[in-house]
Amino acid sequence: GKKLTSFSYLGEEMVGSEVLVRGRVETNRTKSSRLGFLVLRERGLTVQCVATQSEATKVSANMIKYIKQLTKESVVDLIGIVVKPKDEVKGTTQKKVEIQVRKLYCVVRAPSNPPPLLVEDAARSEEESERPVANQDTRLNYRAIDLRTPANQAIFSIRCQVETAFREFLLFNDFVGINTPKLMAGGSEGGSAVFRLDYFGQPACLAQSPQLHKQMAICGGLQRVFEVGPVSRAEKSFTHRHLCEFIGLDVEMEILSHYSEIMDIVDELFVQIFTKLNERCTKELEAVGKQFPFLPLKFLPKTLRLTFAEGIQMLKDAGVEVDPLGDLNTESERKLGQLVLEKYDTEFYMLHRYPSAVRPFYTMPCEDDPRYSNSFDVFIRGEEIISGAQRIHMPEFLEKRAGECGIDLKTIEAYIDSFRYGATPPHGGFGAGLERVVMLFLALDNIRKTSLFPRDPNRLAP
Ligand code: ATP
Ligand code: AMO
Repeated sequence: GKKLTSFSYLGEEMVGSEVLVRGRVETNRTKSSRLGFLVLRERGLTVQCVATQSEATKVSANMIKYIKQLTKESVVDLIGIVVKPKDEVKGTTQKKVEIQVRKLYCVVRAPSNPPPLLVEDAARSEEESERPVANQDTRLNYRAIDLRTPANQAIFSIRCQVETAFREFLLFNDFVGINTPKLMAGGSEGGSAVFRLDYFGQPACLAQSPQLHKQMAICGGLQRVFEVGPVSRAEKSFTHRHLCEFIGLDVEMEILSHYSEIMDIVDELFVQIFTKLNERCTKELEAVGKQFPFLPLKFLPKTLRLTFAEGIQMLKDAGVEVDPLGDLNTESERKLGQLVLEKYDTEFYMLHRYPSAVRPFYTMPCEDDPRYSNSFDVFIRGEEIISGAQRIHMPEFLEKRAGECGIDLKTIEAYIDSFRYGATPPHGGFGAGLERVVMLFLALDNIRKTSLFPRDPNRLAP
């Protein structure tokens, strides 16, 4: 009947009380049959547990022998008294109190031969070099072990906070959460990067984005919508920032007169997300930093906006030539990130008025110069996290643009028709990749670190 106490609640105010805890054996330093020493781990936290034959706890010699043979990673339930240790405990993941063992049960015993990946190897900082750090593939092959490290536990808490803060802001600002179909008749972004499948004899594919349906929700009068959902891209990209499946954070909204209204939402939303992360996740940020050192993200209270032309000019002034009507490649995006940091002291900024030729068919061209469009990308540390734009809401024009971009009109008939039956007001939105946001906020070197079970062209398991 005793209730389990989570490690996060173990503190000095509990000294003297009896608790029941469950944890995995991180280290077992029991040498004799008089004194047992265990370090237990739960989530990213550890606590030292001591078993003695003292009057107070009366642990038998047999029990200490039993503790001695407990293997690493075994799961144990333990009843004991919270005590203050003689020596001060350093570090942030080890609890400042100890537990004097009274009773101990092994719930599941881990095999005694070492697992293919040791948690201590997975948790090793890349700067400590006396043993090789487990490589990415090994970690991902044995992800269920890899996830037990303090940094990984923290990454997935932080990721959840990003998603939570995203929802919180949008709900507070009158957006409605929606879910759009992930099985579709065709692509939504143009290009061929879709996973094809058979839908009862009809060719179909996995949704490449919620683009068409989130806009159709606006046609349906929902006014302001958001979605958090899986996005599939059959890109054979072996980069540090592309996955074949990621979580899209999507927004679509009516606008009064200008696409800057969408950028205003991005600005407030992301400044709030970053601020909440810094407030709510101090321990987690420290745990990540311990294994993967990083500097906190520099961002301004009001996010910097540059036009694409201004960005191109900055690059040009720095000796980097880019096509003024083309796209930025990864290298020039990085470079621009550096230049912006030097000039404006921020690592978070927006670039808008992109050339129309490099944006999807549904993007609204600029009224004053159709070679450019009412669109934007948003960057963290020189890498894209968001694309967004005002959309074309006139059905004939939309059809024309889709045709010009080589889209099979049959597959988007219902989408275009949605704009025909009753007018749809000007609108726009954006999509962010959750894994990229987390990766770049934490300055991690690979997007696979922020996906629980990543999918890339070489990885369909675990
Ligand atoms: P968006 O689709 O909005 O542009 P994204 O970040 O996925 O978002 P991509 O268009 O896929 O961007 O690619 C942008 C840049 O990333 C390209 O210009 C290219 O430099 C680089 N890139 C994409 N795929 C690869 C790849 N397989 N190998 C090397 N670089 C790549
Ligand atoms: P886009 O194709 O730029 O835009 O995607 C939006 C955001 O999704 C993330 N992203 C990815 N993350 C991981 N792996 C990938 N392969 C990958 N591809 C994209 C990026 C990117 O900024 N419909 C538009 C959005 C809109 O205009 O509303 C779209 O899908 O963070």
